[in-house]
Amino acid sequence: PPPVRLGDYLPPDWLVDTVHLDVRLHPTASRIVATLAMRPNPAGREGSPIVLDGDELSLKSLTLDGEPLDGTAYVVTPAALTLLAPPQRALTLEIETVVDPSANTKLMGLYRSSSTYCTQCEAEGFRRITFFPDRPDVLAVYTTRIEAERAEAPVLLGNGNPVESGAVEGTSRHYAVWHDPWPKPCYLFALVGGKLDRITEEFVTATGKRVELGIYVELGKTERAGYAMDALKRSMRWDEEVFGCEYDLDVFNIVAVADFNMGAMENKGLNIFNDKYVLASPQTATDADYANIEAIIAHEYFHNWTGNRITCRDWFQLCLKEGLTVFRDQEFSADARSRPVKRISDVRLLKGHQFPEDAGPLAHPVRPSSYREINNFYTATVYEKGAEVVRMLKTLLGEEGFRAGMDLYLDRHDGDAATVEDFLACFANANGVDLAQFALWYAQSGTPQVTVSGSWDEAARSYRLDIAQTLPPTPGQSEKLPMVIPLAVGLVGPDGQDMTLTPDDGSNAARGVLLITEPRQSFVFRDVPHRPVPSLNRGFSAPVKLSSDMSTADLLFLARHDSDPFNRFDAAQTIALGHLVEATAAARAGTAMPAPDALVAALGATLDDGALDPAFVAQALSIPSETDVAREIGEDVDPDAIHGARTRLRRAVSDALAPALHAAYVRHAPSGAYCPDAASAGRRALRNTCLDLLAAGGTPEGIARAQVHFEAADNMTDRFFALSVLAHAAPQAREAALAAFHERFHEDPLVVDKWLALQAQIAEPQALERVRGLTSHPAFAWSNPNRVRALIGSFAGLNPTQFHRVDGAGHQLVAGAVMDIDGRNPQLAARLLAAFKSWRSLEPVRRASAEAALRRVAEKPDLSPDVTDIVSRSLG
Ligand code: B3K
Ligand code: ZN
Repeated sequence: PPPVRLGDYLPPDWLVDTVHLDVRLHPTASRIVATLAMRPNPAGREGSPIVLDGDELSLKSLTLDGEPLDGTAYVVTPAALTLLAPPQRALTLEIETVVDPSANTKLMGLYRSSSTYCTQCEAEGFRRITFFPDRPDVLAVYTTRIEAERAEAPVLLGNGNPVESGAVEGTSRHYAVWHDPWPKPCYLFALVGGKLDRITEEFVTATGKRVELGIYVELGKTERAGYAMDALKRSMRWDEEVFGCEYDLDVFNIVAVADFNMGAMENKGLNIFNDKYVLASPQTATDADYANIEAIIAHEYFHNWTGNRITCRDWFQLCLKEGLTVFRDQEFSADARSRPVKRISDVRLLKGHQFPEDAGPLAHPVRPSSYREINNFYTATVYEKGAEVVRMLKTLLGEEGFRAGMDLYLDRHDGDAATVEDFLACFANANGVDLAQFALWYAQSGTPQVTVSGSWDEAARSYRLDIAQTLPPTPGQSEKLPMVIPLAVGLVGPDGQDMTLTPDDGSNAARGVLLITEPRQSFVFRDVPHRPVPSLNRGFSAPVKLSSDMSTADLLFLARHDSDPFNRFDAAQTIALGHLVEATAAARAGTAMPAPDALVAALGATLDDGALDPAFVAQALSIPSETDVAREIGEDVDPDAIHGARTRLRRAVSDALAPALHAAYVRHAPSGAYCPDAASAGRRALRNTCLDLLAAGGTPEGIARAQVHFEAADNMTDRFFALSVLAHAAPQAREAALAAFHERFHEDPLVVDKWLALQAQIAEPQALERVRGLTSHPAFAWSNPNRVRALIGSFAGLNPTQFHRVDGAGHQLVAGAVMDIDGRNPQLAARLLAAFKSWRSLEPVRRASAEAALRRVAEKPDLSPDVTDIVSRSLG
């Protein structure tokens, strides 16, 4: 089929005002009767047929205003039900379909996870439940009656508020009716039926409305839902306080299921979650798991306004809800935890996932202009870069200007299916500014490259920054226009203090934000009595790749003194990255480069600085990842050489700083029972980072310490961290530790995932056989996305030396898994295949092997549209 294009958008020809669904749940033959009150759209094409999307549905009956339709009045194809010449007036269709939830391995539409019935409709899953105009700009009010065997599904949940429930007279079945008063697109529809336990709490909104909150989990797992409930209540309060968004139903339910294609789904009043992002206990979840749960609970809840009350006109506008909602969840976590540390980890994620996407064959704009398979566009670009674009708006407009724009957006578009243009117009109108050039962030793909050089004029006591921007060509976009780049800067004086900024044009550079709009621009600051060190792109104010003529000495100065914590972190990372790039080249040439003493000394100083937040120190001490180095090198990448260079740097840091690392390890020993709060997590992060660096030296003491840490741990964070240190650094201790861990947690699938993922990441040639072997382990299941992502996804995404083995076996393993999975779950297969996204940057031998693996996939008959799309763009 031809691609869908943004420019071809047409409003729907028919609207749906109300939907009544009567769903009789059955394991293999669930029956759905949909009653749709429809009318012609005055904004649509006159005299149009009614075209309803459908996918793998079996149509049982069809009536129009209560009359069965003649077989010549409609046509059914695998993808649609078309009423050829409907009367052009308001009418009611009643459609009966049957689906098989047990056979639904795509996990889209109505399916079963373990024995629970659940649904996933975004992006285009509702058409797998009933025939419907499955597009986000058709908003209807839904009433859902769900019926099931009481023994099989004692809990029946739908969108909106509960209306009534009871027994079906004379049978062993029961039913529940739910009504959602808020018009919504069908992708937000959901229902659940199953044997579930729950926890409940009450939330009182800002205006005093009582909301019953429920979290439903598998039987016996309620103790693990408490943290998610706490995060939910905090999210609800935060959204009232920060954005003025109040909840709008009597109940809010969350259901955790074990089989889910992504993290979670914001269905109106009934969020459905991957259980990985709900269930946590100190014994089974790490600090990172807790932080993810908090962020994702918040994210889905925040969609209630940004996504649900205001939805997207079409799927090209996906970033309208996703980028904005990621921005909102990032801000929530920043307020709940440490803002600088949150920013550092968000930027690491952006650089680690989105920058490579933007630099490779899968690059696309934040708002794509065409797609073949929309499910392949739930990407780091739409989500994370989309959030950066919203953050830049805030930087440009300031706190108040941003809030004024948001208020206008929430007010003006409540109840709408909106566009990116609508969104931007609110900020432009509320602030009296023109955002036409800024809008290029939504349209142009690729990461802007910004080059900065600074010069101090001693005689004139002025400082000048010369700035140039370029945007490299990306697929389908060879010519680019200059972007609007809000570059936050500071000038740090010799005393380590920020100088007052006096721009000679009186521009908003005084607030510390340079507005770059041209290919080249210069900024001059007056009254600069000493040579300053410029601190550029503070807080990572713009998602750009910045290069400057700054010396290592200046970077070291920033690493020690910058008042901006992000740049303090980033300065040391820049030095380390520069060294690793050179050391990698040296390794390929058969020589070794000594670790830069100054860098090691700077890390030591950070470690000893008692005034710093331990969570920050942990981030500052982490050596850039192999993927970071590969991205920096950009072409002709040899993952083995990178691995070697990085291992040597870690060893050098370990050797040089052993006493300080040990002292910090001891200083941050736990003092009391495990608590997942940010401060305690920060102490654990630093202590564990020290443990890891100490073991990186390969000394018997380092390994022995990790062994003790593993055995003494009273929580999963410490236990798993020590296990991972042992697995990577201590081959002799590895097997016993892995076996002990498995023995202890084998009944807990979410913990088994950690065990699988860790083994897949070991940077040794045996990893391949290990991964292959684990695919037949009883704990593994190809049918469960979490298991597959843990094992195959970690191998492809987090084990660069073995995925990119020079013999090609790693590429073939992943390609083979993709082909096996595709027939059952195309979304999961396509996601895995995207791990090849940087293949063109590899050195020639590995590049050829990656290409061969991709071609093998491309040639397989009957590929899904999902995998076809990824493979053809990857090779394109
Ligand atoms: N909106 C969902 C993602 C749906 C993915 C469909 N392939 C989760 C989220 O972003 O909140
Ligand atoms: Zn989202």
